[in-house]
Amino acid sequence: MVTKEEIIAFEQEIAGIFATGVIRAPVHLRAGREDQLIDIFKKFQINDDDYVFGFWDSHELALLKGVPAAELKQAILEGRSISLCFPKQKVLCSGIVGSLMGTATGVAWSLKHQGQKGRAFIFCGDMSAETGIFHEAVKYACNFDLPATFIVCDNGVSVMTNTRETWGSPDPWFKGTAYEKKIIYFKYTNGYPHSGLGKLIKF
Ligand SMILES: Cc1ncc(C[n+]2csc(CCOP(=O)(O)OP(=O)(O)O)c2C)c(N)n1
Repeated sequence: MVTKEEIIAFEQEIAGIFATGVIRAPVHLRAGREDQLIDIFKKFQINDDDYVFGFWDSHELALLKGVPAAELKQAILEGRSISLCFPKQKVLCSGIVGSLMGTATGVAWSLKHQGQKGRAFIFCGDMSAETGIFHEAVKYACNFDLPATFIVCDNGVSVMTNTRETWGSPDPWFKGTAYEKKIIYFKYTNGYPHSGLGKLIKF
């Protein structure tokens, strides 16, 4: 499995390339959650049978799922950072908030009813976890005990909006509910701005 140092170095390399203006598309860099992500991949023994669903910030997930760094880098250079898709490694991402929750739940349903080994792992942010579709997907996955795990990576904000202030609660909605059994939750501070490098990059 890729190491913490390799993940950090990969994001730093992409940051350097992005700064030159050659990537003509959004890039969302992340730092500060490598340990938690590695622990989750190890704890669940996420393997070739499993599907990983992510959103605009999924470089680390692709590396952890076994996408070769060179292949990932090429996809980012071609402008696909926010919608990475590697069918061979079963990595599927979308830049649209909430968009893949239903897809991932459907995949989990299918895996269960076809008697296949794989599971669905859906990684999202704290504000995404407050959307209606997240609630519906988790509720459905719980009710039918689907092989789906929702991982909420809480960096406290949605772009620059404070998530907890917005919803008037110090905790996410699912804390203390039965739905927690399908959810892994952790907090981290992102070492990068939400998107890009926090300064205007001219193409
Ligand atoms: C439907 C939709 N609305 C708005 C956006 C713009 N947008 C991209 S990321 C994001 C913030 C999401 O916050 P969170 O889920 O906490 O993610 P994180 O901070 O971890 O990136 C928003 C509003 C979008 N991509 N899709």
